Amino acid sequence: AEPLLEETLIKRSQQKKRTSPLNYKERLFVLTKNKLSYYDGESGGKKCRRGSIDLSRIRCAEIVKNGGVLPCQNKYPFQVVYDTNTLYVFAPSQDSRSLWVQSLKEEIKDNPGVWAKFHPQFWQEGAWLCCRQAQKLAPGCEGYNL
Ligand code: 4IP
Ligand code: ZN
Repeated sequence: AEPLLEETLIKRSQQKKRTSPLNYKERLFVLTKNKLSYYDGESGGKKCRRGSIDLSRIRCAEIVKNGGVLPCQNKYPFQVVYDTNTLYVFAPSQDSRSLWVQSLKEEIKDNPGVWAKFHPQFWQEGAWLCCRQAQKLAPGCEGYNL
């Protein structure tokens, strides 16, 4: 499928397992009509797909409000919530972030499960910074507007 958007961004590991490391990787992100995918594009131009999310599974795409110091060079975070996971992506500029968030919102607007509520800040060190709830799957604490 023809890409709607393509850019090298930084992502935080999703920590799907308790033992998963917390780290940040530069990835080539590609948005199509059906999927958000990310690739390890560095090794000799050979693209290796590291992950892919069906847009139909996304319940929230929104910027992350951030008060603290960000541990990677890109300073404009946004989140993609799907299934039981939250993918944090860091864009290099406000314009880049707006474009990704607006494009994602446009593509997910007819999803049946689009969340009424979400967490506006990071999940960090075992709690949501926004509401201090200590369960990853705790209900969102702020209304979500597409
Ligand atoms: C990996 O760490 C990478 O950060 C993965 O990101 C990430 O997968 C893994 O998290 C994490 O363990 P190492 O490279 O040090 O092994 P990427 O896929 O971009 O390489 P996600 O799911 O974030 O893509 P877990 O939770 O999937 O294990
Ligand atoms: Zn919250």
